[in-house]
Amino acid sequence: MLPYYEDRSPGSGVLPPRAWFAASDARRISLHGTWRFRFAATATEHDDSFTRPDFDDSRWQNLLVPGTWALKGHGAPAYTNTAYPFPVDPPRVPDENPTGDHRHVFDLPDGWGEGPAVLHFGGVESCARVWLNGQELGHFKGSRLPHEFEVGHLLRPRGNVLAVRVHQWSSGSYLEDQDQWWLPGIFRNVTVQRRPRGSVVDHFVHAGFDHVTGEGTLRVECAPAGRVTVPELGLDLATGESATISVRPWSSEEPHLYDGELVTPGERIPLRIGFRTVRVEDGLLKVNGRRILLRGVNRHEFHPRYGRTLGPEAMRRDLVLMKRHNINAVRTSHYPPHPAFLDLCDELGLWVIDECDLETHGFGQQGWRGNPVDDERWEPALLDRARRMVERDKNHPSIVLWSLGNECGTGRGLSAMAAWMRERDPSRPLHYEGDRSCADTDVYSRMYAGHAEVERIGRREEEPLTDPELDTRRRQLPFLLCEYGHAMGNGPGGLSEYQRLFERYERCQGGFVWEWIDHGLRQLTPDGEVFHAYGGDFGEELHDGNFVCDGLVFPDRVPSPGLVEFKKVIEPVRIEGVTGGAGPGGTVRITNLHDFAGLGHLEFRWSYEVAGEGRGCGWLEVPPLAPGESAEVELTAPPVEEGDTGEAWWTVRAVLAEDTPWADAGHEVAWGQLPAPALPAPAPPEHVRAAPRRGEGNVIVLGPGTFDAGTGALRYLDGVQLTGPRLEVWRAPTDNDEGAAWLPGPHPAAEWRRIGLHRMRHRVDAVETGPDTLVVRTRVAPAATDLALRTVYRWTAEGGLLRLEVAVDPEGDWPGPLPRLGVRMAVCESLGLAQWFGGGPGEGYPDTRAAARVGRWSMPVDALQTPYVRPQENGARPDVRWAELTGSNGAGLRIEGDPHFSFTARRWPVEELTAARHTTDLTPGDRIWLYLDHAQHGIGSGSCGPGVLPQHRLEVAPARFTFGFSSLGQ
Ligand code: IPT
Repeated sequence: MLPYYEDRSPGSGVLPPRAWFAASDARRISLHGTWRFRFAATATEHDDSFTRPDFDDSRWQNLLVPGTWALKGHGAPAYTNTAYPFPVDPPRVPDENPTGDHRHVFDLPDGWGEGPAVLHFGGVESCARVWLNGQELGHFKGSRLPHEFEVGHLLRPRGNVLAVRVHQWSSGSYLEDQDQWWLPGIFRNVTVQRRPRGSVVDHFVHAGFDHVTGEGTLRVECAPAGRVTVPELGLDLATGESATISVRPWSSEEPHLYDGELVTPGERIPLRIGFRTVRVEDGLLKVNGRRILLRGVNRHEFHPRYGRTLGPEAMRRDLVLMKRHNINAVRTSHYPPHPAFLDLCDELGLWVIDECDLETHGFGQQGWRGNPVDDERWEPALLDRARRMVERDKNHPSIVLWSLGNECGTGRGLSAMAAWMRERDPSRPLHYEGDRSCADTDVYSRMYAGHAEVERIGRREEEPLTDPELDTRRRQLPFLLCEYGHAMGNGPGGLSEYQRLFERYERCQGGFVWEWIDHGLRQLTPDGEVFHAYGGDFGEELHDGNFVCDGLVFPDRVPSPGLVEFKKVIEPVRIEGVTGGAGPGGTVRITNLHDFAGLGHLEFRWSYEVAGEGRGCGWLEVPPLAPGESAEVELTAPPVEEGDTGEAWWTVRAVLAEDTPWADAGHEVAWGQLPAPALPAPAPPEHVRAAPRRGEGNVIVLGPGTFDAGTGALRYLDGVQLTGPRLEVWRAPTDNDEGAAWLPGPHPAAEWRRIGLHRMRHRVDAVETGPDTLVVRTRVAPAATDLALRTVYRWTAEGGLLRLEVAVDPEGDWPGPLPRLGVRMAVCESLGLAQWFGGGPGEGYPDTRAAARVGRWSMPVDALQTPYVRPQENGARPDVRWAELTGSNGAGLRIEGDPHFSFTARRWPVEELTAARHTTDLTPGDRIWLYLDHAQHGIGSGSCGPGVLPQHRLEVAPARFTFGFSSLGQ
């Protein structure tokens, strides 16, 4: 006989699952707060005498519930992606089984009354055994699912003693192999709820919408019977009875909820009703008769201090940030979230895929032998999980798909779950990615498919399945990417190209970026500096490093550049310049990319800038546009000022006209830029070219430049001391450069290291002076190969401007792309303020630059850095025309590029960035390092998906580029 925590049963003594509701007139108390706690390294270290009410726990410690003991100094967090951190021998678990005994004494509020009551656990990882007032109630598994016990008969007004024993490992752990930290404990709230006689045992709100008639049909099933009222609709009907009436439908864009009330003989509960109908028809996933486009993210529940315990503020913050970044869908990867999160999705408007708490990914490493999903002995546990999710969450209009789970192979158990779900809730289609045949699902879902394959799927021309019947069926299903755009570190790249496919092929209904948040745990260095820890930082014997940090927001929920990029790529209004348009200043095309909404909630504003300086702004009249429609709008004559020269740009922005629950009026939803009619080019300064001359101390002076006569290196530009520009091809590999071990290589970073791009040698072959030039001929190459980049630096000077032309000619048979191609130099640390005209304000790389807008930007060098949890290449500003670095007195250096360049400035050289493991490993030196790149290799999504698209690769080829340097304020 196996102990309860190892047997396959989902639990014992637990009540059947029921719909969750946030409020009711039946009383409830929360037991959150300080509990007594005792830790043991094994499941059997202590007997169960602690469950007796009179047990003396004075020598125990305090622990905050909800929470995880692993972040409170007992045991430690551990991170693995797919590997089980224990021998795979289901359903057995190791002897080392961290176990937490919890005790909590509570009183009932005055007037609580007699009768039934339930003890509710929102989430406990991974197995709990429960006693109240010395009486055993039972045990349960299923960490992110609710469990309840009947306790009315045991409660007393004062001094109730709740005892809970929680084991980190149980048979349930085999079903919970999601890619995240293992964090045992009572991590969601515990409540006691009165269930007066005649109160709601369970209820199911059915609220469909007929887009042809514009009518909604409401029917509420309830045990026991009662009445439902919806005052705004004038409805007052019996449960079980249906009413059809004209309504405003619910959608993610217009999440209209009707307040109602369900009244049974023993209870009143508020309802929030959203009318919508989800269907798969004509090969498309439709809501209220229309194809929807999912602009989604995968969201784990994560907090850098509290693990998977999230308060209402953090949940709302996630959703507000999502809405502000044009995200309209969430996949609750890979388990049902806290139910309050779903209430917020209903309220704020998000399409939700609610996913069951099921993943058995580690069996993949065993060739799927012994997979519980294909073993009937596990079926009760699987069905229990399906039931607990569907029953708890069935009343949320935001949930449009049920997902069977993630990465658990295929098998009878999944089919049984699917059959049960279909029967219980035919109103929602089913999702599961792990079965390519789609036998149990209603949508074809994939993760990390590359662009070319998505395009084939979009044309319904994908590789056939071997079973022709299943193939025909699948070919008619709508397609979504339940995971794509792996947001690990710098990136993801290639989002724009995916979006074009989603817009072009109606079958491709969008997807969910992996993932929302970096799961970095907040830690302090011995000096008290904050950093975020990842796998291996807690001494785990098996771990997957920083693969746990792959979100669009940093652990502290600050948006990363990836989120800013995603917002731009998925914006629901497109604003683009029309070439040859009729407007005197130009013409813009405005396209409404919403699925349901018009543009009435938006206002359009234009601004006009010359060389990055504002010349005027105003409102733009845009005609009403239904979803999918577009219009051309003419711009007025630009407000040019006398003497304006150079580049002029229009920026047109769509902003919220009124406050919404997630952003204030004026919040920018979408934008576009277009060049305005050309202005005269600035008159070139008339200077003669300077002639080089020998100076004192073995230097060559050319205009404002002083060079080392032996090496040809620039030492000074007027009074500014420099470490001369020289060729640089290395960048600190990004996670996407490193690539995923299980994807076919070679991955770019490994190739770059193999060739030796991080240890290039520079040989000076000649320093030659001509009448007005200084030419430095070099060969830049790594040891052990005959590959090289012949690099010639040709210097000229006119007035205060020193010009550098770089000519790079490759030698040898280069096998792949370069990380970057440009020059690096260093200046004094005091030049800490950067200003530039070009792409900004955030970073941008060839395939992550949709969000960079042309403008004049200014920020301290420190603010140019992006603090990726594992340090790596970051912070480049694309398309820079000129950049300046100045000190507090305004003096400094100006750089002009021809053509435009990519500009990076940081207080450490690339070697230190490459070596750093955590942000706190980087310490400012006495110089600022500048990287002026003619080109960078794209970013891609190779950390778990396709690499850089051909058009964004930096192939090795001859290159010519020019920089102009001048000093400022000397
Ligand atoms: C996929 C998982 O579903 C997800 O949980 C996460 O691990 C993600 O990858 C990578 O961060 S599975 C992957 C092996 C394709």
